[in-house]
Amino acid sequence: MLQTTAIKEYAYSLGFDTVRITTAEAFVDAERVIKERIAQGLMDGLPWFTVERAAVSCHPDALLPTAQSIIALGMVYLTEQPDETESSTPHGRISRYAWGDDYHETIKPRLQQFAMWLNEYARSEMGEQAATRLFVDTGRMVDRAVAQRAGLGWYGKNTNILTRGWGSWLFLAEIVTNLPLAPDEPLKATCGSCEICLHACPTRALPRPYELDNTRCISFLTIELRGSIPVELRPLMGNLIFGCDICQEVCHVNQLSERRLLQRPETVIALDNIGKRKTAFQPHQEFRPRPPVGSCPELIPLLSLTEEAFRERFRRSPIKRAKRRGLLRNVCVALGNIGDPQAVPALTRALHDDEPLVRGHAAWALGKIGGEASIQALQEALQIENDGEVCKEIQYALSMKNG
Ligand code: B12
Repeated sequence: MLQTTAIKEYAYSLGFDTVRITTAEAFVDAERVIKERIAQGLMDGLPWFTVERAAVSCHPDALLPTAQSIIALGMVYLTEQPDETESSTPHGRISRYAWGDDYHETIKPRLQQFAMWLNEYARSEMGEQAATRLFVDTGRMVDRAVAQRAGLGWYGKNTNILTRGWGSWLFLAEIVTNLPLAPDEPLKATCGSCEICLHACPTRALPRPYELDNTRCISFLTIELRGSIPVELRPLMGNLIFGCDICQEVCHVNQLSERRLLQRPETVIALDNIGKRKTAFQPHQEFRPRPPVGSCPELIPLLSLTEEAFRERFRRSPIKRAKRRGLLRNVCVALGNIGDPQAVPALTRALHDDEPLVRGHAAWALGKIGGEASIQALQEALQIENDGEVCKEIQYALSMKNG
C-alpha cells in the first residue's frame, strides 16, 4: 500500500487545507436519501439532479471501474470582508463563497497537478500507473458524502459539512483513484441538540434536520433558478443578491472558527492527522473580495450593467452563473425589500429592460417601494408592455399599493 503521509503532504503543498482518505465503496445511504428527496420534490428546480445521476454519483466504480480509494480534499474560503461600507445608498449582499474568484477555476488545475504527481508517485513506489478521476462540485460525485465518510467533517443539520477548525467555510473536492490507500475513520462529532440554523432560515428551507427544500433555498432562488422568483418568497430574501449564508452564519461552530481564524490566527494549529502543525492561518488570496465584485456592492449601478459590462465585471467570479438577467432580477428584489425611493429612477429604467424577467421584477420592486413616481412609471409601462407575464407583474405591483 502507498504511504498516505506523502500524499497528504503533497495535498497541503498544493494549497488544500485538509485532506482525508476513504474507500471507493458505494455511498448507499446518500443514494437512498437523494432518491427520497427527489421523490418528495425537494430537489425540484434542478432538472439535471436526477435519480440516474445519483445512481452514478453514489457509485465511484461507475465513474472509474478500477476505483479503490477516494482522496477527499477541502479548501477553506474564510476571508475578511474589507469592503464592508457604511453608505447612504442601497447595498446588496453576496454570499462568502462568491466574494473572490470562482473556486472551480482555482481548484481544478490543482487537482490536475495532483493527479500528475500521484501517477509519478505510484510509478516510483509501485511501478504502477495511477488511474484517477477528478471532481469539484460540478462533477457527478457526492462531495459531502465523501467528506463525511473520509472524516473530513460531519453533516451539519443545515446539510453542510462542518469541520473542526474551519467550520463549513470550505469547498470540497476529491480524487477517485485505483490506488489502494489506507482509509481514515469518519468523525464522531455531531451538532448535538443545536438547531439554530433551522430556525434562522428566513424562507423555512430547512424544515427538518439534514433536509433542505431546494425550492425555498435563497441560494437556489438567486443562483440556479432561471425564471421568476415566487412572489411569496421575495419579501423574505432581504438584500441577498447571490447565494445565502444565513444557515452558516448563525452556526456556533462557524462563529468559533471565524473568531479563531480571522481574529487570532496565531492560535490556530493544524487539525490534520499527519502531525503537521500550522501556526498561522492565511486566507487564500483567490477567495478574498475582489474589486469591483466585492461582498456588498451598491445595487443601483448594477441595474445599468449591459451584457458586455456584466461579462467583464464577473468574468472570474462565480456570479457569472446567474447571468445578467438573473443577477438584475435579484437586484430588483433586494431594492424592493430595502424600500429606498432613491432606487425608483433606476427601477423605472429597468421596467424597459430588454429582458422580460428584469422588467417583471422591477415592477414588483416599484410596487413594493410605492409612491407616486412608482405608480406613474408602472401605469405608463402597462400601456406599452406586450409580454403577458410582465403585464401580470405590473398589475400585481399596482395592486400592492392600491389594495
Ligand atoms: C445541488 C447543490 C446545491 C443546491 C441544492 C442543495 C441540496 N439540497 O443539495 C443549492 C443550489 C440550493 C445549493 C446551495 C448551497 N451550496 Co451547494 N451543492 C450542490 C451539489 C452540486 C450537490 C449536493 C447534493 O448532492 N445534494 C443532494 C442532497 C440530498 O444531499 P445533501 O443535502 O448533502 O444531504 C445529505 C445530508 O443531508 C445527509 N443526511 C440526510 N439525512 C441525514 C440524517 C443524519 C442523522 C445525518 C447525520 C445525515 C443525513 O445525507 C444526505 C446525502 O449525502 C454539491 C456538489 C456535489 N457535487 O456534491 C454542492 C455543495 C453541496 N454546495 C456547497 C455550497 C458551498 C453551497 C452553499 C453554501 C452556497 C451558498 N452560500 O449559497 C449553499 C448551502 C445551502 C445548504 N444549506 O445546503 C458545497 C458545500 C461545502 C460544505 N462545506 O458542505 C458543495 C459540496 C460544493 C463544493 N464542492 O464545495 N447547493
